[in-house]
Amino acid sequence: MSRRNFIKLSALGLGGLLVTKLSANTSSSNFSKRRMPSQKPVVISTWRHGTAANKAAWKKLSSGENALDAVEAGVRVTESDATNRSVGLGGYPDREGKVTLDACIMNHESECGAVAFLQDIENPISVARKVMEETPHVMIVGQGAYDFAIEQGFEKKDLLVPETKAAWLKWKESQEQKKPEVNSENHDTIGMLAIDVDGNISGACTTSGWAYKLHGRVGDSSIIGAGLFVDNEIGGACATGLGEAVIRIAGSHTVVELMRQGKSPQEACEEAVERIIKKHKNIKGVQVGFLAINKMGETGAYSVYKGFNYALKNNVQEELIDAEFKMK
Ligand code: SD4
Repeated sequence: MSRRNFIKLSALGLGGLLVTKLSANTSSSNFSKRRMPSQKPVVISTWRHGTAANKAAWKKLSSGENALDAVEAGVRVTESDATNRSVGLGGYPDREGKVTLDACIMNHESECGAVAFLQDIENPISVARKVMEETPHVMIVGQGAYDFAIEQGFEKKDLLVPETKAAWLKWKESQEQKKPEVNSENHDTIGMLAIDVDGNISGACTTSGWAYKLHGRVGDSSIIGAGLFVDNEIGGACATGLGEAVIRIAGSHTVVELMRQGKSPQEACEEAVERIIKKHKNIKGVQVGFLAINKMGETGAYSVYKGFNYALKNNVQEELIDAEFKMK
């Protein structure tokens, strides 16, 4: 508890209940790594912007709507927020000044949809959902994804806002080296996981990716198993940070499989982060954070470096929680 900095957004006096014993055979070391099973429904999402996104998801969850509708509605808020620099409208562009988006969504029946390298559409998560529901495919990319979106009634929109255009022009002028830079500050994807009143889990993940990436680069956030994975029998996980690192260990799938083996969400996130560290000869600047929830509503989060946080909302709590991290 002392390592976590809970920012209470609503003072409900439940702080003492945050960690609780789950079962008689929970070992004491596991006990310290567990957050209490959350009240259901519940929604969690990455970063500070998750607080506003959770509110929109909560509207759905609290009125009995399903987790899939909730996560879509939730992350749409972040996608449409022109002040957010890593998701949807207002996201930083690639090296060519193009905002290119990756997103995926997965429901409790293991149905999933994704778009990658999508341009000029404000809400890629809804296009991903259409891929899931209206096509026999899982993933559509680039021009094909754009054409599909327009066909489905989405509107074309320029996602570069004056501020990001100015920032990109400045970056272009100032940058001497031609290699995209690994920058642990440049990542703020939203990944969201929700459990609805029926106990079903869905997840969504959406991003504009790595600022000033190579044109055509796709990260983990559109890749089922990397940026997001849900198995309704076990739980769900999502990732944020350097997508290339997440993909190398099939991050979110790994977290879910670790939970399947009996690990708590916290322990699973920690082991996945350890694996990322082990697989990198040079971990400098490689920030990755995982967020997970299991079927009981227990949550966990862990990152390589300090700075990752997540928002949680249920019937009695609304909190922004600092994740624990490996590298001091
Ligand atoms: C990516 N994982 O494209 C995304 C970026 C991110 O928080 O997560 N930002 O690599």
